[in-house]
Amino acid sequence: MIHVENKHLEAHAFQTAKGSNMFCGDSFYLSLKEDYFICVLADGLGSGQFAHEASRAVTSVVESKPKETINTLMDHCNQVLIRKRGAAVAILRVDFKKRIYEYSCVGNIRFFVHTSNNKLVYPMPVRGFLSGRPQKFRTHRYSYEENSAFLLHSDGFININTRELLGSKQSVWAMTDRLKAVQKNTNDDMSFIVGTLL
Ligand SMILES: [Mn+2]
Repeated sequence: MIHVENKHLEAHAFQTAKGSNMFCGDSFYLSLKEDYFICVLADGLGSGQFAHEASRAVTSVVESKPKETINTLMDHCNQVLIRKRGAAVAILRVDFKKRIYEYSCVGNIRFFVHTSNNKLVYPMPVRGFLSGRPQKFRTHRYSYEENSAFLLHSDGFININTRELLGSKQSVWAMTDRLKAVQKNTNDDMSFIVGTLL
């Protein structure tokens, strides 16, 4: 549904709604620039329109302030959820010049990076969800090597062999096709973002 590509990174984001819902309770936003990539995935509590509104509010924050630090963004995302449904929120930022990525997550969203020396990195989320209450965040920061692959997904995702998929050295389109073929879950909204760091 969204595909971005430049000489540093390629990524594809895809989602499906629970059952026959009109609204997907998950939202994502991706922005790829010359020197950075920022991406947010939010899973609004429950499903349907109000879950959608909560997760959209979160992605709008990141869209409007892409240069803020991840911690500040998480704070703003938390604030915007006051008097809305809560949401699980994950933010990823990649700095191509410094060759680092930073990641922060509160709630049930999973993130994996497979490095070229066959290591799988999966920073742990802070438990809970954002709802406007005071919240601690934990930003993980790693350097990366070229030819790494990553996967970010919400909890409606049907688990796969992540190490095998990300280590397969396949194109983003090929990985996307493989994931789409498996994701037949109708009990929850589902989103994934799969990509490569070049
Ligand atoms: Mn969910």
